[in-house]
Amino acid sequence: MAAYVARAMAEARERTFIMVKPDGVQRGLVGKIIKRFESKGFKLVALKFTWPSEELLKKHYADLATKPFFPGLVKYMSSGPVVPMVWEGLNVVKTGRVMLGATNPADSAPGTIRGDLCIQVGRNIIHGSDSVESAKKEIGLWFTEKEVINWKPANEGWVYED
Ligand code: DAT
Ligand code: MG
Repeated sequence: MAAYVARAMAEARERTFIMVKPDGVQRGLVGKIIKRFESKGFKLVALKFTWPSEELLKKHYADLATKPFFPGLVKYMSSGPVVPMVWEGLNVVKTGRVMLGATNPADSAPGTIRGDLCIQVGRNIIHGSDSVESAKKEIGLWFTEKEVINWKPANEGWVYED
């Protein structure tokens, strides 16, 4: 394959930041959520189990700092361990959001993670980046460069046609 084609494909196979929130961890949904992304064909390139500080969460949700629900959001998100992850694949940011469902689980379609597994917006079990730009920011907040792993899954030729 021509180098420029390989490069274009590498760019299309973008990365997104996905995180199981404290309620998802407490409710034992970590495996189920990871399974959805794995089964889809996306590639796991980073994962950790961590109890995040309020300081980190305030940076993560900086865009929402003026919202009335912000203090409650930070309290909820820092109430226990979470599972931050980076997933890679073709259009993974947009497709990841579709897989999550709407922010408010009441509006999330059945078949989506939020539509199937939770009820209220303040306990919506999972985070996913809303753009390639915010994915880059979020990955940089939660992971060092070394913690994001470049690797080639053995089944790649069966997930992508070229
Ligand atoms: P999303 O998580 O779908 O990207 P967002 O970035 O607008 O949604 O908000 C981040 C989180 O803040 C969301 O997952 C749950 C919480 N949140 C959003 N809107 C809320 C609201 N109106 N009341 C309470 N919590 C809210
Ligand atoms: Mg968001």
